[in-house]
Amino acid sequence: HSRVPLIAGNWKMNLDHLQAIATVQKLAWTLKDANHDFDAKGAEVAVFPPFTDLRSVQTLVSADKLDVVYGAQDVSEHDSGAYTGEISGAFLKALECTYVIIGHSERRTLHGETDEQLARKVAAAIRHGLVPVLCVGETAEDLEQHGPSAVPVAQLRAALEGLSGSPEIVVAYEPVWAIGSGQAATPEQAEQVAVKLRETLAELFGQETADATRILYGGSVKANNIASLMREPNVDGALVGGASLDVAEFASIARFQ
Ligand code: G2H
Repeated sequence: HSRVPLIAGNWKMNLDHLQAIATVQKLAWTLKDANHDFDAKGAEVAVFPPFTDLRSVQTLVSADKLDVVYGAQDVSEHDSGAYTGEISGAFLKALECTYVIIGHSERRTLHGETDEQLARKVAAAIRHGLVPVLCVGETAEDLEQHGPSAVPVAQLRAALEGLSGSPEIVVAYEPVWAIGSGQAATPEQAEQVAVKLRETLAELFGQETADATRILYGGSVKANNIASLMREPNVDGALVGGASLDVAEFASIARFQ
């Protein structure tokens, strides 16, 4: 397979548009400096700022031709119309977003997003030429009741319901018990679930698509645990929350060290 690793920074509700410009500029410089010392580029590096930052990030990235891609943290299931407060995938595409996060556990739990709604958001993202970064993951209670992969696999199936062919998606396995807790899953735990998720993708879209799809791990990823996670054959990158706000640390994560 030839899956380019993806290191994705989910800023959540942090950094306004001025802070975003400073942060992305510094990130691009840090990655460039580091790449002088390392032959190979570690990974594709993406940031997911708040909606209000995206225009500034687009302007900076395109003007300076920075080697950073970006996306939004959510998208409306609708294309346009009377949906106060919603953001269309068309608007994100117009700002040259590559990706959009869909179904982060904070949106599932704090905003009551359902599997059915997430399936519509995935479809909307694809309709607008955005690559969904679909988040799945179990709570501590799910883990105890159903074992390690049942809930993430069910969430994956539900969100991809109705898709056919070989859609380009990224899957992020984020165990809810590991998010912001400082307690990441072990590499073995992440790999075990990633294998099940890939098997499910193969069942839905065929082995070739499954082999080409990146599966990320997310939940308390730091510079000190990325290397061991990246050694797992089915872990193709990380979705990084807290540690993505520190440019030096995030750049280290992007080099898996
Ligand atoms: C999980 C993750 C990023 P953190 O929410 O999506 O956040 O790295 O802070 O656990």
